[in-house]
Amino acid sequence: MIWNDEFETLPREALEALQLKRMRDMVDRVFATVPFYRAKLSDAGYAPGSIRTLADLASLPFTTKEDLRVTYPFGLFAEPMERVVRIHASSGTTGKPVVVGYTKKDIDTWSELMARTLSCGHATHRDVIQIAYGYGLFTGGLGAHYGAEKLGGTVIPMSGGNNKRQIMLMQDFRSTVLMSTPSYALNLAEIMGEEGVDPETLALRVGFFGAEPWSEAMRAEIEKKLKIDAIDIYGLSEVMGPGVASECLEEKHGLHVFEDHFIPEIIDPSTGGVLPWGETGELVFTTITKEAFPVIRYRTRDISRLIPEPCRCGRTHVRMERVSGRTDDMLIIRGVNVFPSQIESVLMAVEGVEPHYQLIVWREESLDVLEVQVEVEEAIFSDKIKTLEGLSRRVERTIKDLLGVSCKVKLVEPKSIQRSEGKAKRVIDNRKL
Ligand code: DLL
Repeated sequence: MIWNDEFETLPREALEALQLKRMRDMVDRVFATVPFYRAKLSDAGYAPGSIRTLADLASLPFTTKEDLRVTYPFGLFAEPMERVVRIHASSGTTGKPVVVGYTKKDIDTWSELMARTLSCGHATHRDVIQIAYGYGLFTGGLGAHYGAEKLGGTVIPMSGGNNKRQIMLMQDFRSTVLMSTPSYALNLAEIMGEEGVDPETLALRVGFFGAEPWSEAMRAEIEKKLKIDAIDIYGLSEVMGPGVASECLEEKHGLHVFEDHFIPEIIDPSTGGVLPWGETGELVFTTITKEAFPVIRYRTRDISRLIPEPCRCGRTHVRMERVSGRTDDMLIIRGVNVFPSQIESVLMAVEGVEPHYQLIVWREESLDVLEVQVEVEEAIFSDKIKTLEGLSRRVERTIKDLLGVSCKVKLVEPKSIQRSEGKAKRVIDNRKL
């Protein structure tokens, strides 16, 4: 089920030759058209035509979120506005959003890459594809939409929210594919339970989930509750949107980065040095075919590693390990580093604990306190206080043993933690850092 056999199975040597050519062209083009890049590249000693090998990429300067901020809104566009046919934006956590643009050709590329993504999970033109990613400035909805149409599937452009209607249409239209954030998929599964809808009676077969970190344990939970295969898909607005990398159904381990369009690197986030494949660090992407909004060595802040072993699905594109968190997501609790996804993994392994949680952090007399609020099954919640306390202590101990961090575990009533319709908010940090 490979969408583009020619490019997705290119032997390494041919792939690298193609990357080199495309990278050279792209860097020369932005040097000529984007003053901000020209200044940055010149400072780094770059002159047009000076790239000889793929390894020369490491000599080019990084692009950071800060660069996007200072050039807001259109300062990094490499094409005149009359060639830009679409704008997307991602809500920054503070202040102005990140703004990205696409030419007609960029939209075509993006559609192709999302069609590849869907093929990675064995979706075809026969599928009925329910898109529950938000439509609008967020890249999730429209990105998935164009790809699903390119694939030739029957698209249901639901967007996020409208939970009961989602389920009704899933039943009536016989949707076979669901595309949403993983937290929203769980939310829908829960509502099915409330409404007495048995997932076995649905036609759903596979889901394409991404846009937020999730764990292997959460995959198991989604697969069990919705009775589907759950595929991890990755992307970010700055690089394109969804469609940068996707797991294949054959392995469900590691996401193939569409390397004929993006060059991935892993760097040490503190030194900026490039790490060899296999080592864990910060993901960096260079786009080599984008017209309107190319990026050179964009620092994603996402943590992953590149898996050097070939994949049995036949794709030659390197896989990135599931993103375990972001460098700016990492909580430092009394000096111990911990990612929300690590806590998620511990919680999911506990019998009776539900996959709905939130981490609250605050300071008490200059000491950090981490409270893990997690829902438990109705039967446990209505049990004796003693049982609940015993369970809390047990989870606290497991987190301490496995992650080295002390926390308070508060078991809360079913459905008391806010449900997400898009990206879940897992951490509330009330420390004034
Ligand atoms: O979330 C694009 C997207 C839409 C990807 C739909 C997949 C599906 P942004 O809003 O710009 O774009 O957020 C990008 O989300 O840097 C990661 O931190 C996180 N992220 C995206 N996919 C995954 C994933 C879209 N599969 C940011 N696992 C990225 C973990 C993910 N984190």
